[in-house]
Amino acid sequence: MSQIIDRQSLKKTVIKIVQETPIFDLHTHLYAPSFGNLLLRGVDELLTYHYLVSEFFRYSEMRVAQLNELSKPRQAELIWKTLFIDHSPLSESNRGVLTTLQKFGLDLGSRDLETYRAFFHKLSAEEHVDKVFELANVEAVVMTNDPFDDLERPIWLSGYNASDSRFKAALRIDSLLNDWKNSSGRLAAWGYKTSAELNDLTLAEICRFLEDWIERMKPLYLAVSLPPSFRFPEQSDRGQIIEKCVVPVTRRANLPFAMMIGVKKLVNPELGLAGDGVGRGDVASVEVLARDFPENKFMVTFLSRENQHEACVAARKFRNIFLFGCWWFMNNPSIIREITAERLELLGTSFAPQHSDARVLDQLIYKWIHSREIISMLLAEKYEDIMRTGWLVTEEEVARDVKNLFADNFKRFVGLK
Ligand code: RAT
Ligand code: ZN
Repeated sequence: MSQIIDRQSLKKTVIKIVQETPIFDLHTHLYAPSFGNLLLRGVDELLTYHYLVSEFFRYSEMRVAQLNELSKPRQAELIWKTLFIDHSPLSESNRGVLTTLQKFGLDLGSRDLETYRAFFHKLSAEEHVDKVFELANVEAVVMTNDPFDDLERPIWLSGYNASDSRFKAALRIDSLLNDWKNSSGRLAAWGYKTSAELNDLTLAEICRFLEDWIERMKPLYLAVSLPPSFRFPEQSDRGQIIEKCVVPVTRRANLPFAMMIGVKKLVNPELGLAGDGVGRGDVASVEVLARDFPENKFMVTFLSRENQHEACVAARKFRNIFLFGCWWFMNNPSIIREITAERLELLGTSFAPQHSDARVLDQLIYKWIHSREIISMLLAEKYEDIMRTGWLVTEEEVARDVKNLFADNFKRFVGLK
């Protein structure tokens, strides 16, 4: 018989269970060590993360090109000085660096970048991965794998060694869906009989392309990021490719199609990766997909705070919609608190509250420490609410709920369980 939790120890018990439950991180930009330099790690990478780069330019007069000309260590030094020494590192991405360094046992009081660097230089990629996974209590991460990426594609084609099973694949198809005019030529160059015009042969060849990459990567899902203007159905290349290729291929493969909606690409082109903005997306389009293709599975996250409530309601209506994460500009404590509470109130525990979006290995640490803090507080409040009615809650039940939120809901949705 599992232990009934008394109200006095509720908070402590929930915090402990949340800390001890391993995370299955369903969307990151990390790579397994066998991808070589594609796996970013260490303090210079933390400091040059594009979230910090855009904040650096809030204070600096420099041109973006001038920063880009500098070596990575020099960029890191400038960002460190500007964001951490000349101003206080209060923003979420800055605080994240501090939490990460602290968890490694480094002395933040010293503010000595050289000591921090020396600590990371000693670690091999494999040691580093083991240490971070342990400190973050993460059991597995899903990578973002893009066949259109010239650095990544050759690694898959030469036979990627998937020996570290903690790294799972996700097939990312932004170029295919958002830039068909250029992608058609690339597919043709890779041996697919495609033309810019989406005739029957081209559509069949796009299906073959997707199937080949599913076979090669064994992804847990297919994914795309979409602009606020995304609509479905849509008289566009993207609309056709989704309907005639992505939907049937993912259905046959029994894989979800993940839509990350609301990114305004390059509102400030000069900033590159740091130059994207946000806009309100269209939840009704997701409802149309879920309704018209009930045999298909859709993972969804929105970048705009304004979409979050409607997205919860859509997920209540369609069990083939899986709501996940607080994506990018949503991944700030005040908003995580708000939208996670909203989701618990509208969806119970039938969603995935968070993903890390980590681009640098070490970010797994802070992203999950910060999120665990908020999620445990919210869960404790919700259990407290039901316990006040006389409902009894056991430790086993809390552990089950947290495991569902952190891993099992997703695993069931993608068919890993
Ligand atoms: O969060 C990010 O790092 C963004 O730059 C994007 O990569 C976004 O998460 C995405 O997956 O498109
Ligand atoms: Zn991402």
